[in-house]
Amino acid sequence: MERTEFTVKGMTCDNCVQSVTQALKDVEGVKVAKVTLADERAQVTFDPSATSIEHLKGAVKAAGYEVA
Ligand SMILES: [Cu+2]
Repeated sequence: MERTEFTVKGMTCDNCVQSVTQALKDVEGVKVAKVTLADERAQVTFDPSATSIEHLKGAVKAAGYEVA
């Protein structure tokens, strides 16, 4: 397992947090996704043989949010 953390921009409420969390959890290989609104962070634990950081960020973008 690998753990990564990145910034998610554009979240304004708990529904946004849920959307981003779900988008990450829907990625195959993701074990844990924790998203916090206050510090605009996503913490993800994933199987690096099943997905990649680029793929995780892509899923967040596809859900309508910016990543940094
Ligand atoms: Cu929202």
